[in-house]
Amino acid sequence: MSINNERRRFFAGAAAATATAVAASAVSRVAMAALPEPVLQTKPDTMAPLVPNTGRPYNPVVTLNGWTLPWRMNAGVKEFHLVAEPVVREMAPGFKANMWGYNGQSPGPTIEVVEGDRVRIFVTNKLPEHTSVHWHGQRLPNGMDGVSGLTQPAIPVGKTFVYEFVARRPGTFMYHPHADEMTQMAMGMMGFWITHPKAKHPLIDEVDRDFVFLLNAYDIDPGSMTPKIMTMTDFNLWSWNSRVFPGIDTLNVRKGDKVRIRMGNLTMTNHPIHLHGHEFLVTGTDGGPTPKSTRWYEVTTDIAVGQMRQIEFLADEEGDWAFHCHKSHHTMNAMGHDVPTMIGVDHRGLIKKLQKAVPDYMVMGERGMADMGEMEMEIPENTAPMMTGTGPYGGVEMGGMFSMLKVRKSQKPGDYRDPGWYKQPPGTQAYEWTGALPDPARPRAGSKAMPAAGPGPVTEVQIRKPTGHAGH
Ligand SMILES: [Cu+2]
Repeated sequence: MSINNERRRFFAGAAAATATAVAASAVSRVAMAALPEPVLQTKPDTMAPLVPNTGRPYNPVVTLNGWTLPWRMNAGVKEFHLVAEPVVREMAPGFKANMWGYNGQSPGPTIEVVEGDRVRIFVTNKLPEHTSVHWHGQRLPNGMDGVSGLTQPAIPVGKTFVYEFVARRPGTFMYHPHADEMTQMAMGMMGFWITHPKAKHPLIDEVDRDFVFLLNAYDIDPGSMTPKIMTMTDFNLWSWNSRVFPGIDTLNVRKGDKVRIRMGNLTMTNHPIHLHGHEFLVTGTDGGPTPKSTRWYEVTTDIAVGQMRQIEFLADEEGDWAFHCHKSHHTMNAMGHDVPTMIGVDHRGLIKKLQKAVPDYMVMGERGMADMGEMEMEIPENTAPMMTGTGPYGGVEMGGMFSMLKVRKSQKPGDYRDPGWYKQPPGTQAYEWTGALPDPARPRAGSKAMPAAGPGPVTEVQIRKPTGHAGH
């Protein structure tokens, strides 16, 4: 069915409803009859992969703290319905944010299709301002590219637009508005898109687990709920799929699984993403699968703004392996950054006096910042815990862009549940040395390797003046 037919049917339905002037509920039901019913999600949990029951088969992905948007087949076309709308996103237990997103969540649901699929996406705008959707990375007709003003008029408030194109190349993509981007992306409007290959692809391996998530960032003052959209660099919440550690689910796999993780960066800075315990290959970028000759093993891959990276590895080491952004400030949650470094400063006797004058005065880290994790302090309601993630052996002292890859022999194929903490085999954990400590061997002063300090040997310097000047 062509877009025009669809539109005609839609308008015919709406006109009929208006003509009969029935109750509001009936009007909307008739008016919406041509559209797939929007599916909403209210929970921030990682949903089980959506195994396709129509269309061509593929191995579905798992969206970290997210979900995949169901579709309906309509005369061979995959139809999706995105609703752009204000949402409340739980970023971590006890901390919620007012955001904008799609179908009840930020980020929006992941869209999964197969190479060659004809896709029709209805986008209903329930935001307080106009919007559009850009299908980042896709080959498509120019008029479907979603750049408001350039390739289409923006979708006005309350209206529904239809995008339709064939998913031409397999790969990892994103979607986001191309209308008042600064506001709409700072508010959380974005989503993931996967186009699976239609057949065995020489550069796309089959994997046992395929995880996806977006890197995003927000600036939300402690105690408030709404991101500050004017912030350009000084964000205080570095998140994966609008979640911060300890709110980010773990990536749970079976030992021996071949694992793919796809990430897209829609923040304002780059993120070197680091995996412990394994080496991975970057098997794909925004432009598609990477040629095999360009792949080498790494443990950290930098993802620049607007980029996507897919990494693959064999999960063959059991354990709970940290997986995080390597910018240390991106593994912290909301805090002021205009805090002086206090390491080595003795505050004893000073705090009580200061707190009389400034009741909220808090001493930050005389011994480093690790104290902050355990400090019982009055924080405003609805504030992300700064670095309180706790592991089996104490505080992990991380926040933000941090999670874990959990590799277990006992994890059943297709089971994505958290297996709990890893029990290390006896004798395989770092331990306290309780024996005698020998004196440290320091180089002796005056030895050859380290000459004694003090005046050096006297050196005689002779200066010869230029000759040839009579009388001097
Ligand atoms: Cu980062």
